[in-house]
Amino acid sequence: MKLNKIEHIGIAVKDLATAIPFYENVLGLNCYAIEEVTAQKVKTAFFMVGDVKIELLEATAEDSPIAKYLEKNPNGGVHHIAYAVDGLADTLVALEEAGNVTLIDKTPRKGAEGLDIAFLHPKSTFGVLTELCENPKN
Ligand code: CMX
Repeated sequence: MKLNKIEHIGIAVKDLATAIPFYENVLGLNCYAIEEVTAQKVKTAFFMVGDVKIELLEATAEDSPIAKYLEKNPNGGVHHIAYAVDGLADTLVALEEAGNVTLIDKTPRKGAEGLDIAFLHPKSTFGVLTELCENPKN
């Protein structure tokens, strides 16, 4: 597989309303989009740093992956790293065939900003929840 760049870094927060002002007023970044991803049970806020995005993630349901993460990490923290890749569907097939990583998603699903996304289980990626994503418009 060929990773093109870090597309975004996902950060779990208790609530966007208090986290966004920190990113804007202290770090001086601009929140350019807020989007709820119903399928993932999250509400997201996006910032651009150079050509990498920071994605803040708030849980929208008790069984959201972010709610579960916050149970274990009450202060929040880095939740995942997302890499841009060409040919996501084929990449997932190749990873499955190679068998050295556990796929959470065997086929791409829709994430924030209309990206096709798939997650690799952190237990098989040295503790980092890893997202692969592809912009279907590219
Ligand atoms: N980073 C690193 N490790 C993590 C983790 C994370 N974000 N989330 C869970 N883990 C670890 C737990 O600490 C636990 O480790 P221990 O066994 O050592 O205690 C282990 O993974 C739990 O694994 P599990 O029982 O298989 O899974 P969980 O029910 O805890 O769910 C995960 C974890 C990653 C499989 C689930 O959150 C998932 O499927 N995530 C992908 C989808 C997602 O995160 N969506 C939200 C973002 C959406 C977006 O960006 O648009």
